[in-house]
Parts: sequence; C-alpha cells; structure tokens
Amino acid sequence: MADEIILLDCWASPFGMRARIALAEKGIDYEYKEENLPDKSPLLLKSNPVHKKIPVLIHGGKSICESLIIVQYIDEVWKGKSPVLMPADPYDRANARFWADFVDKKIYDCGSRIWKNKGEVREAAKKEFIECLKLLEGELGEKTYFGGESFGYVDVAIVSFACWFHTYEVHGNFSIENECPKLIAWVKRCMEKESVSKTLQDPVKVHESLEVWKKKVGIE
Ligand code: GS8
Repeated sequence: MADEIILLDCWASPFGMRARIALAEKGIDYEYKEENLPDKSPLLLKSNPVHKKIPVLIHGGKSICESLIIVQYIDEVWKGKSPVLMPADPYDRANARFWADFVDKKIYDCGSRIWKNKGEVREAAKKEFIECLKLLEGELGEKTYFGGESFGYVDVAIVSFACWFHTYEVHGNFSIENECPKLIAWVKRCMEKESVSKTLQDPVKVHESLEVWKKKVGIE
C-alpha cells in the first residue's frame, strides 16, 4: 500500500496520456485501471470527488488529480530519477506552466469545438485552433523540444494531443502539417521516444471511437 501506484485512466484521454508518458519517462511501474466513463467506478468517485474525472494517480492510498498536477507530482516525488521534466530555473518553470496552461485553455477547447460543431462555429474554432498551434510553434522556435535540449514538462503537456490531430483534421478538413510543419516535425521527434510512441494511441482508432461516442450521445 505504501508504495502502491495506481492510475485511473481512459485509453484515449490526452490528459491520461500525460500521466502515462511522465510515468514511462521516469521508469515507474504502476497498475493501470481503465475507467468506463459513462459508468464511473466507486474508486474514481472516491478519489476525485470534486471533478469525478480521470486521470487520477493514487500513490500509497493518496490521490492526486488533474493531469498537469500529476505530471509535476511525478517529477517531484521521483526527482532522483532522470529525466527531470520541470526546468530548474524559476522563470523557466513559470514559463513552462504558462504554456501547459495555454494547452488546456486553448488547444483542448478549440479542438473539441471543431468536432462538436458544424458550419461557422466549426470554422471559427478551426481558425483559432490553427492560430494557437502557430503560437506554440513560435514558442518552440528552433529548439529540439519545448524543454530545450531535453524533453520536458511542456512537451508532455502537448504531445498527447498529437493522436487527436487526425480527428481535428477530418472534422475541420485541413492539414496541421501544412499549417504548422515545424510542430509536426517536433511530434515526430517526440515519437522517437518510447515513452511517447508506446503511449500515444492510434489516431484512426481515436477518431473511430469518438464517432461511436458522438452517435451514442446524439452529436451529429
Ligand atoms: C481534465 C480531465 C478530463 O477532461 C485534467 O486532468 O487535466 N483538467 C483535467 N477528463 C475527462 C476525460 S478526457 O476528456 C473525464 O474524465 N471526463 C468524465 C466526465 O466529465 O464525466
């Protein structure tokens, strides 16, 4: 119990994938528990009573909620285990948190608006989504990773969305690679890491399962 590590997750969740990548980067063994979101387990409801959302990391019986907080927790608890994900400098850390927060506020939101809507609303979401990706591309600049020479916190925060790009592209009828080639080159560099390639799900499968879910809940 003291050292038991459990991750409550859902395979296609970009938030859950952040936790999985961080755990894989640190080489930590854990028990993965797939949640059925329409019928949440008592353990999930007990572990995240406020939001009732995955992912939840349960470490020695204590639960940690919210993916970005989980990634920082993993980095702090297993500080001695390389690689270190958070930058050492306070300003760089603040900047990393800013961009991770930007991904949550903008990328997830605009991306979801692309597949949830049609017509003008979808077009507006797509335009904003591309603008946001271009801002990320600007932040990446000529660096290898958002973390500089090494793969870090911001990389973890963004890269899990890459397996949702196909879904956004199909719904929005556009190519992210045409719009943001440097960002896609960065995704490919990240995919050379086992922690990423083994965690990111098949984009076609993600899209198919979303379509099934949309039909079920009545989104056209
Ligand atoms: C978002 C988690 C989330 O949306 C985080 O961990 O970073 N800010 C949180 N989880 C979703 C599944 S992925 O879209 C979830 O658990 N939804 C269940 C529900 O809303 O009932």
